[in-house]
Amino acid sequence: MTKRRLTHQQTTRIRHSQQERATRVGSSDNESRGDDLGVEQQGLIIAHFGRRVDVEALEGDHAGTLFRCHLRTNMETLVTGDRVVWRPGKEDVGVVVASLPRHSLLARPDSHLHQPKPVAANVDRIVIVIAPEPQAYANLIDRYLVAAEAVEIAPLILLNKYDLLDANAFAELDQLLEQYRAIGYPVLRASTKSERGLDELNAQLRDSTSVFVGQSGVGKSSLINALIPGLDIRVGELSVGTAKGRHTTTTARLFHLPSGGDLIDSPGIREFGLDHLDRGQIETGFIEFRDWLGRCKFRDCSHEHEPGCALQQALADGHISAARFNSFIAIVNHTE
Ligand SMILES: Nc1nc2c(ncn2[C@@H]2O[C@H](COP(=O)(O)OP(=O)(O)OP(=O)(O)O)[C@@H](O)[C@H]2O)c(=O)[nH]1
Ligand SMILES: [Mg+2]
Ligand SMILES: [Zn+2]
Repeated sequence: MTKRRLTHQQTTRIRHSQQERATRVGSSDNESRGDDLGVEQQGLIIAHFGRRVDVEALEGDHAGTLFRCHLRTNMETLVTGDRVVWRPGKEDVGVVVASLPRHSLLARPDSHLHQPKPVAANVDRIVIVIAPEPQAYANLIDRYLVAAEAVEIAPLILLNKYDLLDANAFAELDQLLEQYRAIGYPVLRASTKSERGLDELNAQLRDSTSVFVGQSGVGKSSLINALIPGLDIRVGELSVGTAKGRHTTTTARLFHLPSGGDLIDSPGIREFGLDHLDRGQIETGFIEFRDWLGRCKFRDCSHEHEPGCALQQALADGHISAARFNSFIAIVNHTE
């Protein structure tokens, strides 16, 4: 099937009428539209499956109830966390008629698309989950941090499966995490098995919307189950032999924390490319580099071999860690 292309004028017109609808929510002319659909009202996208979405009603008698909805033709893609205007329909299938403005959007690179694929909207925090197994590949945390900084969503680094650490592994990982704490990132340790660290995590997540990201199998869904009593979303054993996750979660889904705040579970990723970012975004994505950026002798300094490089100097003086600097070089040179 070929996708119908819209002219600029059409797109503008559609956007216009969506905006107009968005501002008309709750007004009295809803009833006089001569179709079988119910009153326009606000909703929250809990999950999306292509052109179908699960919408939670936010107002009226059904507030809190989920409705399966279709998207009105020509609507832009919606993602979990989007706020929308929708109308109930027959047999509990509704229609989303407009999307409301987003304050943030998390997208992940997709090797099949030129554009990054949107994952979740209106997110306040990205919880980067890592674990002793599957072990994070080198630079993965830095890649996530750069991506989070680029979309200006605050990250939190969470080491899960704390129960699996022996004294040696513990010391090594602790040192790594201390580096991140030193440059200003919040770091938490937790275990869904021993339930360690869950109260602290719960307290951090209260009253905001957080998305859990990380490799398949690190325990994102298990953590969400542990934080929400009675919830039983699917989790998957690691593959025997490779100790890799099995990509159990396949679509982003939003859950409400009993003590306030929303959590979005997301599918694990195999790799995290940053090809969609330019060099400047990657440089500022390393937050501790910011003090030195723009101070190199050459304006287009690659920070690799030029004389008078302020970043190299900061590295020599111990203001920047070698690990982070090497991550930066690997990312700008597209190497692992
Ligand atoms: N030892 C230990 N195992 C855990 C812990 N948390 C989760 N697991 C196990 O790790 C495996 C993967 O957990 P999931 O919650 O499915 O991982 P996920 O990150 O959601 O994975 P995807 O949905 O594939 O991205 C399961 O076998 C869990 O029982 C923990 O704190 N300690
Ligand atoms: Mg999962
Ligand atoms: Zn330089």
